[in-house]
Order: sequence, then C-alpha cells, then structure tokens
Amino acid sequence: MLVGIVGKPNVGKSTFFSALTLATAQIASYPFTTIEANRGVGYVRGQCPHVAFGKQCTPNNSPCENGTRFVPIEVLDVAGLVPDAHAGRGLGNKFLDDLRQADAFIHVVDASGGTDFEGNPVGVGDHDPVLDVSFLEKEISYWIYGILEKNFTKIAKQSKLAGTKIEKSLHEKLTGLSITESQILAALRHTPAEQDASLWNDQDLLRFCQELQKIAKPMIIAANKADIAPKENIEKLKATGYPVVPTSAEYELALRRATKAGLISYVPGNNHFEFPSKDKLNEKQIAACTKMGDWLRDNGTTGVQAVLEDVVFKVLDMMIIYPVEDEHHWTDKQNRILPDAYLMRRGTNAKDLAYKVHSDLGDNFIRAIDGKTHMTIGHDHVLKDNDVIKIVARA
Ligand SMILES: Nc1nc2c(ncn2[C@@H]2O[C@H](COP(=O)(O)OP(=O)(O)OP(=O)(O)O)[C@@H](O)[C@H]2O)c(=O)[nH]1
Ligand SMILES: [Mg+2]
Repeated sequence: MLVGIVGKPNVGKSTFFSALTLATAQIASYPFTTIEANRGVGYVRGQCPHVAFGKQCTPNNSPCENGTRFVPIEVLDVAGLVPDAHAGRGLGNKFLDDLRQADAFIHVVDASGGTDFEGNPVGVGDHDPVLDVSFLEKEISYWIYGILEKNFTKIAKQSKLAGTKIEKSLHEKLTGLSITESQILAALRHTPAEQDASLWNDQDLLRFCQELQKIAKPMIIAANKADIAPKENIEKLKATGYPVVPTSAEYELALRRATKAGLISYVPGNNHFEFPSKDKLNEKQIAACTKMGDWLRDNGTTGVQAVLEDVVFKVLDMMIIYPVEDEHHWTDKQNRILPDAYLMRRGTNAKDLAYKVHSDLGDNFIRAIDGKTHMTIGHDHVLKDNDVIKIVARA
C-alpha cells in the first residue's frame, strides 16, 4: 500500500512525512524545499489477536508492542504543486508520476492561511485554504488527463470496432496507476457524457478524469499548522466535504524526535506525553514541551497518526487480516505465531486473501478455516477485521 503526500509548497508535507516515518527529509520555510521524492514507512495500529489468544506473537512483517500491532504503510512525499502546474508552472506536475502507484492521497493544507498559492509566507489568515483544495483537485485530474488524452479518441474507436469493453482499453492505458477496471467502470457511470467514449470532447474526458480521481485516488485533508490556525479555517475546510483532520506536523515531529533522543516518552497518536527526567531538558526545551503539552490537552492529538489511520481504515476501508498455516496454533511453517498482518479492503473474501498471500494459493484454493471459530469457510466468505485465517489449497 502506498499513500502519497501532496499539496502546494511550504505547507508542511515533508514535516508531516518525517513525523510519520522519522525519516530525515529536508524541511525549510520556503517553497520547493523538496525536489526529489522522499520515500518512507509509516504504521497503522491494530489490536493484535495474540492478546486474546494468550500467547505472545512472533511478528514478521509488522512489529507488535504491548498488544498493539503496527502495520507498515509506504508513504511518499513529493515536491509542491502550484496552480497550473499541469501547464508547466513551478516544477510542473511530472513528479506526480512518482505517485502513480498511490492508493490514496493525503492533501496537506496550510490551515493557518499563512502561505499564498505559491507557498510564499504571508500573514496568518491572509490566504483562504479552501482555495487550495479546489486547485489541487484540478491539478491531479489534469495529471490523469495528461496520461489518457494521447490517442484517446483513436483508442475509443478501436475498442468500439473490436467490441472490446472501453473500461478494458482504458485500464490498459492506465497500467501501473494502481487503478482497477471496476473503478474505471464506476467512473464511467458517474461521468455525465455520451456512453460512446469515441464521441467525447476534451471536456468530457476531463470530467471522466475528475470522477476517476475521486474513486481511484481518494483524498483526505490534513489541516496542518493547526497549532497556529484560526479555528474558522478548519471549519471551512470541513465544509468542502472531504474528510478533514486538524494536524500539527511540527509538534508530532518534535515529540517523536524528543522521544527517540530519550528526552520524553510519547506514544504517537496519544494526547499526552511524559518527562521521565525533566533535569535532562534545558529551559527552552521545557518551554516547548509545556506549550505542546497544553496544546495536546486542549486539542486531543497532533492528528498526524490519525490522518494515516483514517485514510487506511475509513477512506480506503481496510481491515487487518492474519493468514496462518496452522489454525489451532496460529503459526506459519516456521512455527511463528501470527507472523503477518495483511491490509485488505472490507468486502474481500477468503479467496481474495489467498491471492494476496500468493497467486498459487489463489489458483489452487479449496477452502479456508476461521482460526477463531475453527469453522470451514468457502471462497466467497466475506472476511472480518482481525480475522485469523488458514487457507487450504491443492498441493
Ligand atoms: N506552525 C507550524 N509550522 C509547520 C507545521 N508543519 C510544518 N511547518 C513549517 O512549515 C515550513 C515548511 O515545512 P516543509 O515540511 O518543508 O513543507 P513542504 O510542504 O514539504 O514544502 P516544499 O517541499 O517546499 O513543498 C517549515 O518552516 C516547517 O517548520 C505545523 O504543523 N505547524
Ligand atoms: Mg517538502
């Protein structure tokens, strides 16, 4: 799974990325600090089934700490987009190609309104952050449009002549974009244009790209710099209809780094932290910690972890599944207990899981067994969050 971090320059994308992954990305208060993409790993949390099972797990693909499972998510931080990037402004939008495989986007917005469209600092509240939402939507749909537009009419005509379904031809054209045929079909249904795509004009194609973007590259808004943002800006962003989480990437990064340095003790996503030894901190550090502590008390969390978890569990509607070899001991062939956690969309069935684990398992699927109830389940049995599943396949 890949989540892309997008937004205009200087809104805190790299700060957000660094807070999530603790990777070192360059951060500075001017536009276009990031040019080359930063790739890292963040984690979403789940309750590990080992707790109810009563035996400590032996994690392989996802660490477990005190009963909390941390499932890795690949995160990508790219350069800032400016209005008309698709026409080459700023750094253009070619770098969005790094995000072809993204399953969803986190749109980092400067909710403080302290940066203009180009990311240049202005007074807090001087820029309306809601405008950033519509321009970014536009740039992303133009990016998809740029991929589809070449030879579009020709492809649509050929597909019509050959009797090939249009969604199939478009899917081929969108190879590598992590977009499924059924998502294309859903977008076609939502596009207010002729059913026959060979008759489409540029506007029709653009509308289709907008629909496809909504379905295949869904977006959540991180209303960042919430530590200095006027409250009404957050409310205005919520009115856009997107899921919105107020965030302070700066605080989250400071808290995680201070924890890593052994100065404080903070669990990402919590609304508090501890000072194990206040004497280790200088006056400046104590003042910063007091400020952050007060803010957390009043606002809940920094929101950074919540954005990633919301994008995975709410926007993409994922759940965590644990495939095992032995349904009684919940082990794999190497006797590891609950080794792997898989993220699967809600609605996926036992056979989908088999394919996710290995295509051979999918091809040779016979049945599955629910490790909690020990009941046999068929290929179309819909899985539930936190299921422990054994797949039985022909050897
Ligand atoms: N107050 C406040 N400042 C923040 C926050 N997040 C980031 N910043 C500051 O915003 C500035 C830009 O941060 P970056 O992370 O470099 O922003 P970016 O979006 O990656 O910028 P580009 O790479 O230039 O597109 C820096 O001065 C950060 O310290 C936040 O939550 N609150
Ligand atoms: Mg950056």
